[in-house]
Amino acid sequence: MKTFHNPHHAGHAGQQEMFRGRMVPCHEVPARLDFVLAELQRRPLGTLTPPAVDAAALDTAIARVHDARYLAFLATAWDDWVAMDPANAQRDALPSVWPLANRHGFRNDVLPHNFAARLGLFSFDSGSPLTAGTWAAARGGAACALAAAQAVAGGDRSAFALSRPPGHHAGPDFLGGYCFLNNAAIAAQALRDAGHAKVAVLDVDYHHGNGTQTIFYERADVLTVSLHGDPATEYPFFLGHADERGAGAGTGFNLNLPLPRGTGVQAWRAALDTALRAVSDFGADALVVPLGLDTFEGDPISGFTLQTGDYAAVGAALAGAGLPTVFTFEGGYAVDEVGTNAVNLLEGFQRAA
Ligand code: SP5
Ligand code: ZN
Repeated sequence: MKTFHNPHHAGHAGQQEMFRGRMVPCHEVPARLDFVLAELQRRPLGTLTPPAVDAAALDTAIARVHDARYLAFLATAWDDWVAMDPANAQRDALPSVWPLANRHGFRNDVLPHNFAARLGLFSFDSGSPLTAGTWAAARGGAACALAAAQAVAGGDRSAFALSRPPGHHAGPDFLGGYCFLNNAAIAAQALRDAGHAKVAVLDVDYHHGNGTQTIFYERADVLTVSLHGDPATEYPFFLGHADERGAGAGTGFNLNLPLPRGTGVQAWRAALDTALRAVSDFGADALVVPLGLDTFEGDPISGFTLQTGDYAAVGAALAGAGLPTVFTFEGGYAVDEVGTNAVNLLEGFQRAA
């Protein structure tokens, strides 16, 4: 399995996120990727390189998934932030006002001139700081996803996009949940565009993949499945319930498997089997796995109890789908263990594939 790692990731380094009325240190830190990279050097699965994708092809692949207005915002966001006040260069940009998702008459059709208002328009939480290197890092992460999709479309059994910042919470025109560009959606769309007729996305991050769900919600050619902490108690709260089954042509092509906080490996594996059956019934010819390791018992912000020794079998179960597979790196905040857990899963996949 080839791994494509993002050489620009460390430029995205948020200082703080909002938690219960206070600013706390960011959980989504550069060291996360470095630990996975170090473990892949210790236990190689295949080549480990930065992505080599054409810049114009990358722009096209990103624009297949994200709105032009949102991308234009992201491209100049940092400069606009600093232009508000030169002292902002020392501070991360965080939103503080939102248009209530277009409810109650708040408008999202008029692009505000004020940067803080624009940041609110294009975001859904105050936990995803935008920093000087965020745009370059997000583009680099998307390049990993595209390169991984190209490898798989070219015949590789699997590929790993070691892509930071994560992506599965980012939607067509919004950031949030530490995510800016939806790497898994970019990979899935690139596989479609390379000729795979039916692509399944099976999201195993602790948190519901709301961005990916939203991007493909009305489409029958991309099945989205997510197993995650029940949004009744867990982030992102406002999406991820079992009754969200898709809309329009996409009706029946979204499956959410919410699980209670405290869920252990046995019940989690049973849900994974349900998810894999849905992928098989769909008749997918390629698979994208948004790979979050925040299902781990030691994760500081999550509530499942999977152990380091459980992940190899998870990888083997995913290999059992028998599909060309792209993995994108998502959550996982127990930094010391994230590399071991990620490589255990990928090695388990590769051994069984
Ligand atoms: C990609 C991904 O896993 N995103 C997750 C985003 C979760 N953001 C909200 C987390 C709030 C938890 N804060 C707990 C602080 C405990 N000290
Ligand atoms: Zn997560």
